[in-house]
Amino acid sequence: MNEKVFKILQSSKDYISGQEISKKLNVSRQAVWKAINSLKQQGFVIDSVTNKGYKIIDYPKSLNKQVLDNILETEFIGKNMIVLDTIGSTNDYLKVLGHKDGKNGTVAAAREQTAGKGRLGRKWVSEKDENIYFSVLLRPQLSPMEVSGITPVAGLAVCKAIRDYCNIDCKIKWPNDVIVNNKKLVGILTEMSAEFDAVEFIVIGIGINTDQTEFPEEVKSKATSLYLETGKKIDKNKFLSLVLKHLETELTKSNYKINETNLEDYKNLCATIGRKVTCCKGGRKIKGTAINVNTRGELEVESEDNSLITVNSGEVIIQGIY
Ligand code: BT5
Repeated sequence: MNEKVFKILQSSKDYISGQEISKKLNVSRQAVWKAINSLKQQGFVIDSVTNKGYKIIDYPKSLNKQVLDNILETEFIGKNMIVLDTIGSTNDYLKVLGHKDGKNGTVAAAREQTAGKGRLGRKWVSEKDENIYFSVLLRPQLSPMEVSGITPVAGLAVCKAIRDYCNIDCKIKWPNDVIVNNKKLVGILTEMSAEFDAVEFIVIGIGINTDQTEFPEEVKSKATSLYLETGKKIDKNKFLSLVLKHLETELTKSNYKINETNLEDYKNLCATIGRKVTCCKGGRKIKGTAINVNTRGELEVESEDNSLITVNSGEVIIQGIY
């Protein structure tokens, strides 16, 4: 009912009376009134004027399904949009759907995560309504090898969306961070279920610090948010819809890879390439200079003893950053 009332309010240019809405939907005035109150509780600002009726004058600032469904410009990512008030982890939530019949492109976004996670069991700070936490379920008909570059592609998409929305000089820190002024703004966690030659599903989980002003002690020195960098509060719904659009464009264009369609863009936005790095390979610590990201999404490093090493995951520390 909320959704139907929202659609009518949204599509009418001027005030519309409760009576007219109830007639259109063939429900009681009481039911319309209840739906309007529920929309108000979600954060819609609805003006009501005697003898004229109702009109939406402002939209919720926190993630909202109705608003997102209305503004999404994608073909398949987010067509099935799930917005959760609170959840352990949006990645874990979508993995359950992945093993069942969750549709390709399903998005689960949460206003809060109580067990938000990074790689290797690390914690992702996910306080209520401070930031954006979401995951995307994908079912590409590709092999695990063919999607090995998907995290860098997602990083590229998010980096472009942030630049588009906020006009700030953010960069990708290979493989899974977006940084600005040497601090972490975005983290990406990709999980996959696959057989030897076929992906069953992929879940890309993305946390973007949008509005948080103070971070807990454990990440204080390392984390930043769009608000801290720009001084502007973010319209989370508009911004998420833009991120999903960029994500769909980048994934579709490159067929989930770093290749000739996006390598130039990637190199231009990558903070790692051209920098002195320390990385790990086969349990060994290696120092060198990052020189490229190849079509498998691997980082190519020229070590101090001049050998070429490829790194496909794990920690890479850029000298002077983290
Ligand atoms: C990541 O791991 O950066 C991946 C984070 C993915 C989070 C999203 S949110 C939606 C979806 N659902 C989930 O449960 N996860 C995904 P990693 O590279 O391992 O970095 C983790 C490290 O980043 C932590 O150990 C902290 O040092 C730092 N960190 C934690 N929370 C942070 C935050 N909000 N902002 C910046 N840094 C943070």
